[in-house]
Amino acid sequence: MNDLLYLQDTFGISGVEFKELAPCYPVIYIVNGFSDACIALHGAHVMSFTPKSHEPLLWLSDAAIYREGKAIRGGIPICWPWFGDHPDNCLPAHGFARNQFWQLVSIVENIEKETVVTLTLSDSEMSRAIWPHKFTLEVTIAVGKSLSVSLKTVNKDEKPFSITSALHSYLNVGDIQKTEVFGLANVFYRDKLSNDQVFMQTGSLHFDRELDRIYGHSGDDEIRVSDSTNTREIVVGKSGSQSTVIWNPWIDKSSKMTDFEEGGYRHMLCVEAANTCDCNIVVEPGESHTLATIISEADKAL
Ligand code: TA6
Repeated sequence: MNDLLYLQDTFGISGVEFKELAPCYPVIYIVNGFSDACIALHGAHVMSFTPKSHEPLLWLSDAAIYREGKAIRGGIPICWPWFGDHPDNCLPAHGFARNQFWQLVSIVENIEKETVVTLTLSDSEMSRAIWPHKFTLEVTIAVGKSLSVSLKTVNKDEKPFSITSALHSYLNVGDIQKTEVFGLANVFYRDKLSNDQVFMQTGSLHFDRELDRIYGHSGDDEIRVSDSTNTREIVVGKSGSQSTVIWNPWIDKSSKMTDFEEGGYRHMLCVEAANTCDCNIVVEPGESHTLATIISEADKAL
């Protein structure tokens, strides 16, 4: 049910407003004591997150398309039940979860005064036709001083299934050429631009061309992004994630995407909590797996 009146009457709480970006395309606008955020029911997609009196932490394309079946360019697309291209190229890249409307379950203020939004998606005739498994997805989004997104996969089937997935976060940076990423030194990565060859990361990452890498990253380490133009450091924490994807399309690739605003590549960097082809996750019947990311701005040194 995407009807605005129904949504406002059923789920509206203080600081929450429902609007339509297009007919029957509702989004949730949140304003609380910590930050502002916008979440689309389509794809359970966090579109924006801006801590009070700070620059937005997420990048969102001005040319994004708000139409059922098309993933929003920017924010945090949920890539599930596969990451990347599918062997059958009739099937959408990054799975189908980001291309359809989810059901809103609840919006509450927790004890920390954060606004917590829960949405769910279950298998359907359409999904079973392309991915023959019964499942429930539940995403929980906590909007506070930081933004946390937690994606829980539940196997509702009688047989195990395996997934790859990502919380494909587009971070907002002042200038990609003045941006540096720390926390991946000495980690092996697969370079998508060099026939998936494997290399070892030495030192921090800098950006002066297209970059598309999958880092084998176990544990719950933090990635720190120095956004020097905005004199800040963006911290990306994660859990339930064995790989970290770093991507910037640069000029040529971004210019080929109609929903990627011109020059947008200069102001974005994807830092994705993921489980990709090297480490797919097997979920047993009745069992679950949770992938999560937390995005925040580091407190400035006093
Ligand atoms: O996460 C990086 C990546 O897999 C890139 O290879 C590029 O395809 C990007 O995702 C965006 O994919 P999309 O289907 O959203 O255009």
